[in-house]
Amino acid sequence: MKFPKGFLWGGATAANQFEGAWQEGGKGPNVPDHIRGGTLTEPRLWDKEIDENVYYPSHEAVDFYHHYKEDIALYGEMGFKCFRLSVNWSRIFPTGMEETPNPEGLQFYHNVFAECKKYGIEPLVTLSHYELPWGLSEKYNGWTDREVIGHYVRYATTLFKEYKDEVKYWLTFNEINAGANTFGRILSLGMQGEDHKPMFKWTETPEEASDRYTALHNQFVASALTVKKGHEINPEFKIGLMIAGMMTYPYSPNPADVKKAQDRMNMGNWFCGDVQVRGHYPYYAERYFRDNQITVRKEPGDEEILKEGTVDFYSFSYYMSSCESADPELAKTAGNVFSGLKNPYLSASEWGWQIDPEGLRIYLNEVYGRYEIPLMVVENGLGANDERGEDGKFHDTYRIDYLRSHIQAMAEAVDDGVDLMGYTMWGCTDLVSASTGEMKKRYGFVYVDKDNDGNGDLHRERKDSFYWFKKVCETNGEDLE
Ligand code: BGP
Repeated sequence: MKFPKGFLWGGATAANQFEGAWQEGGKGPNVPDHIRGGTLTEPRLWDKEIDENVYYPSHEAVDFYHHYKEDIALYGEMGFKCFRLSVNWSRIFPTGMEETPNPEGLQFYHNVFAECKKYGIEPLVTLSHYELPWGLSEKYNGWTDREVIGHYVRYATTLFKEYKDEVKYWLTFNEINAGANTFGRILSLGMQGEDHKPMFKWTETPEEASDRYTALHNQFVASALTVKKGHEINPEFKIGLMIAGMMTYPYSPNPADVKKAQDRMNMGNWFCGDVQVRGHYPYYAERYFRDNQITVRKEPGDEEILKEGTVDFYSFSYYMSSCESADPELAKTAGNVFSGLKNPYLSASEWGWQIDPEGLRIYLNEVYGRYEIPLMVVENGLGANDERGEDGKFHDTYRIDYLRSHIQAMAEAVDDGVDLMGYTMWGCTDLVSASTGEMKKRYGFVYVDKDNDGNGDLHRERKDSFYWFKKVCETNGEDLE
């Protein structure tokens, strides 16, 4: 087991799932502030008007805003080298449209970075993690309007200048390929739809799909402009993309299944990386758009922008894999909860996410072979309903098993020759689930006392995985027992 020297071990979070304090310090509302909690079987609903009688998980989340010192001290105790967090855009520009930033918002992140520095932890900052200011979503129907590009670039450059000497690693958009799939319409692209509708349920007309891909195109342009500006502000910055790693296998060796899996990998997974790493649209997108009557509204000059703003590294989340088949009947009967088909060779988490560490090694090799730039795993972990043992403590051995097998897979990939920079485990402190809005779906090394209805005193407790990961950090991944 050999990981490179300086490997960035750590944990990852996102402001809207972690910070809370949704109306403090001058913060404006954002898109997730309008989304109710749900469960595995009850979808999260989206409200145009915030209803005072309804519980919205992002409003308090787990209150990192008031617990950041304690939380970062725990990361220091584990020996984190890196902490991935996102800045809440609407804390800096409350409606997204102000000309000058909110000083209180800026100060909060100065405090957070100072705390990281105390423990020698390198921050990795996501500029936009499923969090568009509500003002922009409402006025422009999210990213469908090009005007949003300018607002994003102003926001990004504000942060680059403000934290020039405090932050080196940046990501432009979390899981940007969510927008290449319908589930990203609200969360990722901030596109408003019919009120009170489930967040993830969408069927689209070709016009709606055209709007969605135009919105995604606008994110590509915004990201590229931002990368270029960032390098001008500080040539030492490392600015990366972030993809939801969607490893898809053919369900059988039937060439029709293989083609289906390839199509899904192309538009669902590779498309965004191809644009952001290579600096142009991939050849297969043209046929996809033609077949689906999709028109992406681009402007002259965009091609140049994409070419000039390619990223420095490729980061991704990896939780599971799934299968694709050309047989429509199979698609119905063997469907996985989230996406794709069930794989008979794999077991799944309580939430139906199929556990596949070998898939991570395969994915790392595929990505590295395609782009040959540094990679980073910025999310990976197991969502589970943790219960106290008889001694009142959390013995999350299942989580340790999951993480160990994935770290072993990374070690194999490094041995295969993949250039891997780091690993930040998702939800290092328990936080709100993005897909279901639950607290019950926990990922953390650190437990937070809060339930699905918002009850609990928010105190923090170390789980067994906390002590295990401390060893991993201390030995640079040598000791995984
Ligand atoms: C990714 C998101 C995260 C996160 C994670 C786990 O898609 O980037 O925000 O939440 O998945 O998903 P969930 O919270 O739905 O279990």
